Amino acid sequence: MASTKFTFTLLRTSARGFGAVAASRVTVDPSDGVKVTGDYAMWHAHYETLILELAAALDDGNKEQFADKVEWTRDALNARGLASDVLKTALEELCVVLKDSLPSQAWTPLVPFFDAASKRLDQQPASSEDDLDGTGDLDVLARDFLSTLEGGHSAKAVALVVDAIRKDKISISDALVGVLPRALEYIGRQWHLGAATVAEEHFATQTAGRLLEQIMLMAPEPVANGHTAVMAMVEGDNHDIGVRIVAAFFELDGWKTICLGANAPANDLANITQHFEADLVLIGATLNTQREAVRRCIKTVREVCPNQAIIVGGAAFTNLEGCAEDLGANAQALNPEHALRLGREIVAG
Ligand code: B12
Repeated sequence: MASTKFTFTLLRTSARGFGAVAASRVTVDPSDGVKVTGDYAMWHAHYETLILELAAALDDGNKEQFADKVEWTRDALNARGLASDVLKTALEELCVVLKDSLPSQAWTPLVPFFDAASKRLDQQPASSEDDLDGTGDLDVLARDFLSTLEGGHSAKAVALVVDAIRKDKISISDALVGVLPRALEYIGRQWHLGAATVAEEHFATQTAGRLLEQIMLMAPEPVANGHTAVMAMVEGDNHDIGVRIVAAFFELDGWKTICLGANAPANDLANITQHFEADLVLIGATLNTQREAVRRCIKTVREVCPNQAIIVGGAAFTNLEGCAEDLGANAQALNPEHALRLGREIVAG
């Protein structure tokens, strides 16, 4: 009987090594140098990520999750000038490396995952549609925010949204969960498809942080409710806007809110939780491959604070409802408002 846990562990612990072997197979031809295409380091990084994604999908028993990531990689490479069939070849090479390297009982559970990914690559790439083209206030504002940034005007972009709140066109919560995420998700898609540069994404993210600060200054002074929440993105996760939005909701609700932002070491999160005797800890992750770090982080926090209430959230858990128990958390929040509702329920007992 094939054990997925065994395969999962082998993939996670050897992703770098398997990735190196696969990268050398697609880039180096023993007879005359370069083979499929390009750069060894790029392929090594892509393979390592793909193997970790494969492990995460296997752990969730969800082969389409791996196919999604393969498709994502194909689209990113396509946008950067590599033909679609290059990824097909690269996937076949990875398949050979894992089949040859893993014991057969560890390889068997992976077969349907490679079949699903290969099938996905046979489908035509979806046309890249611009889904920030609605006529609602939030879409219009997110679009104006981004086009103002295109002209290099960060302060003006912030002022657009601040003005809309002042004039009661939108609420603070609309700005936090409507405008800001819409704009950043759009720029993320554009980056993925090669239509926005890393610099443009960084500029948008910087301005989003600036806007977040301004919005908080506009909010009425909250009445302290006596509860304390500590929150952070897990170690290795460099995205912080999402957790800062969650922090905004808790702060506006009157919680003492200690937000550590991105990439929080588990030990430090545990220690600060103990120091402030927090009622609630929230741990976020963005990428599927970061869920294992969340599991370890929860364990570390519980070693220091044994009965600590913990909520998990973030994009890594989208489409994965019901994962809280498996990770050792008390609950999983689907969005910032939901996190606050769950937090209130937990402290109310
Ligand atoms: C800005 C950005 C970055 C910046 C982050 C800077 C910063 N200070 O945050 C930088 C450049 C560091 C970055 C790096 C990478 N990124 Co990035 N990034 C983005 C981008 C464009 C915006 C992120 C964001 O702020 N979104 C807006 C917030 C509000 O949305 P959110 O994070 O999902 O948060 C919401 C919920 O998830 C939830 N939530 C979030 N956190 C938490 C926490 C808790 C506790 C709770 C309860 C809820 C919660 O509440 C929020 C509000 O609704 C996204 C695009 C996107 N779709 O989000 C890509 C995106 C997330 N990045 C992506 C990738 C691939 C990467 C890199 C791997 C790229 C690379 N090759 O280096 C690295 C990984 C770095 C790492 N180790 O973490 C992909 C992920 C694809 C995937 N699922 O595999 C995305 C989706 C881009 C894309 N369209 O392909 N990124």
